[in-house]
Amino acid sequence: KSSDLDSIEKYMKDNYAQPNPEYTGVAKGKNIFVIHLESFQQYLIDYKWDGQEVTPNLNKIYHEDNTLSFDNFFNQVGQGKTADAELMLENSLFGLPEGAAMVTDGTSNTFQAAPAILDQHGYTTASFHGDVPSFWNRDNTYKSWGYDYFFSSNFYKEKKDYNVGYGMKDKIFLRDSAQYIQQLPQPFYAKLITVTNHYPYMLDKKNQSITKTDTGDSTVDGYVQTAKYLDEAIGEFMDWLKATGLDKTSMVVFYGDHYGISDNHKKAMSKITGIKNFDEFDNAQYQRVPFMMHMDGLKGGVNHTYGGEIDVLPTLLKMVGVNDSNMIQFGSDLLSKDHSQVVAFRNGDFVSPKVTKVGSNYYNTKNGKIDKKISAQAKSKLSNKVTTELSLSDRVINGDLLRFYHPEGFTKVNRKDYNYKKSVT
Ligand code: GP9
Ligand code: MN
Repeated sequence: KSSDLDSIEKYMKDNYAQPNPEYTGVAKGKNIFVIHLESFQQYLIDYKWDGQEVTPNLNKIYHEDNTLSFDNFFNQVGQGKTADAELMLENSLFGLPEGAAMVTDGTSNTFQAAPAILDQHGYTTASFHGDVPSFWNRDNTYKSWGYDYFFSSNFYKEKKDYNVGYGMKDKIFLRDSAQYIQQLPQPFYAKLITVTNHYPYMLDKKNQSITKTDTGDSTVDGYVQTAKYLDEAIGEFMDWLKATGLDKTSMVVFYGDHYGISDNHKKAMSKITGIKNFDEFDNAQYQRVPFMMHMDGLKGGVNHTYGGEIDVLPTLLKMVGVNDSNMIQFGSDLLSKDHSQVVAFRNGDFVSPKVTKVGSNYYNTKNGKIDKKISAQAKSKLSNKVTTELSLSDRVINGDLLRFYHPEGFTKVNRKDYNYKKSVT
């Protein structure tokens, strides 16, 4: 056992957030769907273009009484983009400062990930994605994470016209996933990774149901079109859940993995948002992505707590009634009164309810102005907290430290137990 692990265990003890009794176990025994909304930014929620809502189905879910929605939830990805989001959501470990941990360490490292944890609490676990299995090294990493099944493009019928960009079109992907979902022993944990709303936002004519925006920036203007298509796919999927009765026995979790429009397009973002000089502060604020949990009987509403992708696992596990107090997690339960609202970005910048740091600038989060009152001491306290958690998380991955960590009640994953080789016959 390494001494590095000792300091990490101490950090976990010092930062553990006590569960919120109001939500503990509310989703116990339910199926869980995690729906990955590719490149989907929070501002699309309730956004109108061309005289209509761009995402009416997601808007409806966002506002429903039985949806717990977050409006200050941030993506925290680095170069690994989707892979970093997956890593954070299912391990509560940060992506690495460079590259994608799923690629560099996914095959070799020991993990204590959501699929393995839930599997050991009676769940069947499956990931669905309409791209080749090797992308982001998913086919290897998912074994380390303990996924029972990985339904990649090998499992779907290929037809001319079914694909666009990185994989299957979302409507076809979700429709054709149904046959596999229905065969999963319940309760199950099913992650569905959409992909059509991905740069460069291409879509065939017959699926376009809204005009492009008119910023004149060709990398931006198709975004509403593919976002609307994704939203329609979600609408159809929710109808299917209803038709099968799965809506009554499942919790559906939605999240956006990262921005769709990078900070190279500030002029276009200015036009889209109406913010005059869309600057680095605005860019940080626009890293907000959706996070919503939707379930029959759930006490919902829009929650304003600041948090991010790193916080999903500790939040979700408590709702499912899994005691995770002895796990190594760098996030904290969004519903706990002890939750830390300083949201780290991978480069050491951060957003919090009061202060936003971008590079060497500290802004007042409320008005976007440089915060002149904040003391040097307060600055370094916040910034040290962020760099400490990032570097401790990096040590876990770079040193493969979880191989030395044996939390009670958790059995180490044996990669040999898994194979995703089947294909459609
Ligand atoms: C491809 C997809 C894209 O399989 O998940 O990943 P991204 O480019 O968004 O990181
Ligand atoms: Mn992505």
